[in-house]
Amino acid sequence: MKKRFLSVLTVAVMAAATILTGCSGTQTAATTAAPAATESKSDAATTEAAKAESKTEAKAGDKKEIVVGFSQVGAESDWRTANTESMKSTFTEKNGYKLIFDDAQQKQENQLKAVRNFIQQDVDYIVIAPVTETGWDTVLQEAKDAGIPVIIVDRMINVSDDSLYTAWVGSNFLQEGYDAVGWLDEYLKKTDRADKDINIVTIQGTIGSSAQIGRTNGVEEKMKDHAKWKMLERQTGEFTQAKGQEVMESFLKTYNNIDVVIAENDNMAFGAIDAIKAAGKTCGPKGDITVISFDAVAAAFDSMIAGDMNVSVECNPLHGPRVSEIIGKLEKGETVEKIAYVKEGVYPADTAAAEKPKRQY
Ligand code: GYE
Repeated sequence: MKKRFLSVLTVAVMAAATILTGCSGTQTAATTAAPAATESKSDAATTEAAKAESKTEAKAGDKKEIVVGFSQVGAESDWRTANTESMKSTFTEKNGYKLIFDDAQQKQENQLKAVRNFIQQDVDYIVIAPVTETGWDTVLQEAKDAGIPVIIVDRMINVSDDSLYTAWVGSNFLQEGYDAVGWLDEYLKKTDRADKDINIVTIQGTIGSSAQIGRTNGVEEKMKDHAKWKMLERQTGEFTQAKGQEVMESFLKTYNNIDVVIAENDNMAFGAIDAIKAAGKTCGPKGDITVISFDAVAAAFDSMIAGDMNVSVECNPLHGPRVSEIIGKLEKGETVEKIAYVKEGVYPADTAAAEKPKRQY
């Protein structure tokens, strides 16, 4: 905040003869022809060019755009694509922003580089969708020292000092795990299997990511209430369809008694469904294996309508407007909620056809 406030002041001083309306920091789009969304580049030349550009704007007395550096996890799933789209369509020039977008390709080391780049480029805000929870202390201290507020979206971070980030907005992954078990409990009752032995396998997300930790722990915790349910094995499928399919293939080779597969996202569930069919088995409400998934992206509704997937526990990726609202408040010097959870639902197959047209992602 401090840095942003100073930069506003600098603009005001340099443009002494210009009246800046609403100079509390709520600013509209700059007249620059810079692209609204650009990829992060590591070379110093780009950094210098960016600084020179912003100085030119200041001299001209234009209202300056808000520069946001966003470090995205990657492009591993439909959820992620929807999340990227939400961010890119929010942080536009038209909305008063310049977005510097960096795809970390599912590697935290790339995220650390991206954040350091954003600091070098002197952005106004750093937004991070972190791959894993740990390993953020040093780089976030650097951002803090540079006076750049950091907003975390989607997955959480685990830092020793909470002042290293300004706000977090995302999903309650533990609750999603609880919801999956709650649905299975009801489903088994409805299908007269409440007292039967139930064998489960889990295809986990990226190990160490909040989405994996919360979903795995939520399921594990609530499974304790079900003595007849057994978790045969858990393995990571890295949140991708290809890896999800591979993991399911290996589960099917090892176990011939799988009743339920829990895939910690829709794309891995799609891979698992392919593996199940390739092994000559069936899945979905009328099949041998019950498929439980997370995210509830559009393709999951198609899969449910096709009779393959049983349920998807919603995880909402539309964080762009939420982050923009946080930034808007910070610009006005207002306080923001440190932790904000998004409200989410559960979509079983029998609701899919009716719900699909209402979905935004
Ligand atoms: O469930 C998965 C994506 O962190 C909530 O990451 C996100 C997860 C989402 O790859 O599809």
